[in-house]
Amino acid sequence: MSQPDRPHIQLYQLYTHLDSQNTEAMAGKPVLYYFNGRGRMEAIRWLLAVAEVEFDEVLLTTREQYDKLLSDGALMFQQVPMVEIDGMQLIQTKAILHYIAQKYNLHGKDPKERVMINMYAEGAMDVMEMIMVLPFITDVKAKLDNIQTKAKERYLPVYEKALSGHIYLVGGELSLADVQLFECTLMLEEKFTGILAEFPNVKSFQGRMTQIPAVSRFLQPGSKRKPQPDDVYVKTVMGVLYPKGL
Ligand SMILES: N[C@@H](CCC(=O)N[C@@H](CS)C(=O)NCC(=O)O)C(=O)O
Repeated sequence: MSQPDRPHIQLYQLYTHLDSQNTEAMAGKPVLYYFNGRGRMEAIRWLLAVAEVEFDEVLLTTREQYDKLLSDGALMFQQVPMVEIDGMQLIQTKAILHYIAQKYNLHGKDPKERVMINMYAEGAMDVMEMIMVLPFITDVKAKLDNIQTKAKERYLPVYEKALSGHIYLVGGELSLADVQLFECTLMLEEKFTGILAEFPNVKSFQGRMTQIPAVSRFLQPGSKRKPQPDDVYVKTVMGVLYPKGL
C-alpha cells in the first residue's frame, strides 16, 4: 500500500517532523524579550555574552507586542525581562541570572560559594538599579549625589577588600558576581569619571575582565550590548508599559 492510502502514517510523519522542529527550536539560541535598551535585561545580556552563548532578541516597541505576550501567558507576573531558553519562558531577572549562571558554571561549586556569589552580585545590582531608574525620575542631581556617596562609602570598599590578593570575587573562579561587578564598574564610571581611582584593586579587576576575549568582544561596537538610555528609550518603555499614562 502506498503512503497516500495510509493517512495515519503521513500524520505520524508530520507530527514527528514538527516535533523535531520544536526540539530544534528548544535547543536553539535563547530569545530575550525586552526593550532596545539596557534596563533589567542588560545583566542577562552580559552573562550570556561572558558564557559565550549566542542569543536572539525581540525588541519591544509597541503595546501590541506586549499585549500579545500577555495574552499568550508568556509573562507570569505581567512583566519583562522574559527569556525563552531550554523550552521554558523564564521571568524575574535574578531567577534568570541564576539559571544561566548555574548552567554555564558561573555559580560556584558549593552552596557556600553560591551564597557569597549571590551576595556580591546583589550588591552590584543594588548600585546598578539606582542608576537604571535615573532616566525615569526627577531631581536627578540629588539622586546622583546619593548614588556616588553610597558607591564610595558602602559598596566599592567591600569589593576593594574582597579583591585584595584575589583575581575573582569568589573561589578563584569567574562567576556571576564578577560579571555583575564588572558591569557595575562600567556604569559607575559613565556617571562619575575617575570614581575607581581610590579603589585600585577594583580598577585592576576591571582591567583583567576586559582582557577576557568574550568580554572584549561584547565591548566592541556592533555587539548586542546596549548604549546608555536616551529619550527614545524612555518614551518607548513608557509607551509600551503605560500606554494610558501613569
Ligand atoms: N522583579 C522583576 C521586576 C520586573 C519589572 O519591574 N519589569 C518592568 C520593566 S523593567 C515591567 O515589566 N513593568 C511593568 C509592570 O510592572 O507592570 C524582575 O526583576 O524581573
